[in-house]
Amino acid sequence: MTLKTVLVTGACGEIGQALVQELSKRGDYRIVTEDMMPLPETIKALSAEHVQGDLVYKVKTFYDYDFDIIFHLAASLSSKAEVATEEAHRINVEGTMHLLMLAAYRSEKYGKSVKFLFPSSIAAYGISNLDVKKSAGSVKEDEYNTPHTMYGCNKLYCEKLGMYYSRYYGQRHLDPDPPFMLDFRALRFPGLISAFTLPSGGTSDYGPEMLHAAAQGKPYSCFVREDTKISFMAMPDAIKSLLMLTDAPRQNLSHIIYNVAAFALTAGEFRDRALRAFPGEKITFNPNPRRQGIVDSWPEDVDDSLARKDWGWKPDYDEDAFFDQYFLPQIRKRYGM
Ligand code: AKB
Repeated sequence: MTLKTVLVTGACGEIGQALVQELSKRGDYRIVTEDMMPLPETIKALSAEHVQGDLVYKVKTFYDYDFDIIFHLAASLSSKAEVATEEAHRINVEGTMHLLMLAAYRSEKYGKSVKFLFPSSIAAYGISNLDVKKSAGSVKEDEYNTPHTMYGCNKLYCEKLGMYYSRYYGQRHLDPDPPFMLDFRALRFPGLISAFTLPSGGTSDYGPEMLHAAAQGKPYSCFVREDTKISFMAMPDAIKSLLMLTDAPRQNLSHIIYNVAAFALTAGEFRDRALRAFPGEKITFNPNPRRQGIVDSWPEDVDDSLARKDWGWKPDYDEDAFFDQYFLPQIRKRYGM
């Protein structure tokens, strides 16, 4: 059997680690990883080759590889990106553009359409105030595309860049029978929660941080208000959606960008769930104005009916299943509670 060659950038991140594990379980991939950091022990043996360093400078080394699929996960997340905006732009936009150019070049030159999977985010939305957020409810992909953060602007722009390189780059728009081009596909992820890893640098981090702290018997001071509501998803569902979109036949995809959703909770509801599982733990609310402003600009929930219709998306974990079947059993094992 010929193995497909896959590149996973940002492999040391939360999505990266979970994705590499799942790809390796599938067994038909040669996995090349890239990250600023060395690979953690948990996935070291699963990578055929690890390229360590800054993607913007490392991209040229990848011109010698024959990738079938690129999962471009490397990013500077929303809270970190607000503190180091230019650096975030470099990582989030320049890194993506160089990789898109590589994928477009290889697709055209070798007549083989490279699949390019890009995790976008609910940060691509920007809602002006809490009244509008409440009345907006579950938003569709083309609504409220006015991000308030550097990270959100970067994600939205890279969605457009992906569309450009896959549809219009070169002379493509002049050609009635255009050559092979890269096959760009993007998902807008909500806040993700893993029982095995912790996020860093994001703004939806209060959800996983609170749950991991309670499970370890540590006090937690939440950086957003109790009534703050956004959508979340279990990490296994995030990986499932990424691989379902990867596998979906191109002709079934009416769009390039898809929302995916699982459950939407307030920070107060997270606290209640955490205390039900770990009674007596100390969870307080001490909003940070800057981070609060970021989540207030994100929708309460997203409408993922396009993904459901085009490629049969359905999460395995709604709110109850997330806690009862995934997070609590795994976290109890992990922290020995
Ligand atoms: C962040 O908080 O920046 C990310 C995201 C929602 O994309 N988790």
